[in-house]
Amino acid sequence: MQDKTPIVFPKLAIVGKGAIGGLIGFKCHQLGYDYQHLIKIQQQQAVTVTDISGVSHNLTPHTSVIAEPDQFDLLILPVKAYQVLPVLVQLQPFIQPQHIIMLLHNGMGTIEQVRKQLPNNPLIAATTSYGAFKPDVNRLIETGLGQTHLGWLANVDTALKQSIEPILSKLLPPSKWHQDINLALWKKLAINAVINPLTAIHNLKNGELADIKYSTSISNICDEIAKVMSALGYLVDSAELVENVQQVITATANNYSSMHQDIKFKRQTEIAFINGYVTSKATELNIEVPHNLRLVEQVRRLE
Ligand code: KPL
Repeated sequence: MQDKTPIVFPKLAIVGKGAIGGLIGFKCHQLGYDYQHLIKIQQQQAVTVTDISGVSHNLTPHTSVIAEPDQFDLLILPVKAYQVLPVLVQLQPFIQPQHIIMLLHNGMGTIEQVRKQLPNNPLIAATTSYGAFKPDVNRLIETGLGQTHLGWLANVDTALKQSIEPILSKLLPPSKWHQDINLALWKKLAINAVINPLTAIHNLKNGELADIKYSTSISNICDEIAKVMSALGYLVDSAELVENVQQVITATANNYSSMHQDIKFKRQTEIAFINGYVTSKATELNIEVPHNLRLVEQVRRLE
């Protein structure tokens, strides 16, 4: 049973100090929220944050070591999809059933993992199209304002919702709360399932995918995802997914996708949680998705 006492001033813990995590910490600082970044090794390091209007702000974010976190009510995980479970396993001794967990990453498949690990905790899934870039450990640049979509993954007490939603809504605005967040997560998944592997495989900036020679691949990938989504009850037209992809290609034309960067810097990619998630759902539903399957194999070879 979840605690019904509304949390008026929740203590926030943000895992890591990646670009989006750093931006959330900066917003917490500006809003006067009680927050800490959970990091591997304790260090108080000053950061210069350049906001979207070009104004620089100096701050020393609050940090504590992940092995010994300060108390928290709400745990935000702006990490890679494959880091979610290991982080929660590490934090398990400090997580009480009433603590709220918020997932914020590319890809899908972690909700199922978290539910097994922490079956009773209130869980929020979120996706954002905010842009942030960390040229080095001491600098953070806000590169784009984007919409954030959020939703609870189980029935939670109304008082809890009413106390938490306005607090989170201010972190990455504008934000929209969904009754069923899965549709928003699938739509974002389709964007990542096209842009991330294609830019990584062909070594491109996002904007280069606007070239006509990629349009058949883009349609094929979206057709398969639309079939899987529709079979799951999220009726969507493939053309709508293609249009969303094209909008992001244009809006982020000058950026390299996260998967492009992961391959470039020889890091693990999130392919298992992006096209890999599409293929595993398709297998369960007996739907053929050869284009997504091929992208998984090609990225695996590059990894
Ligand atoms: O989320 C992204 C990523 O790079 O992971 C997109 C939307 C593709 C922007 O680059």
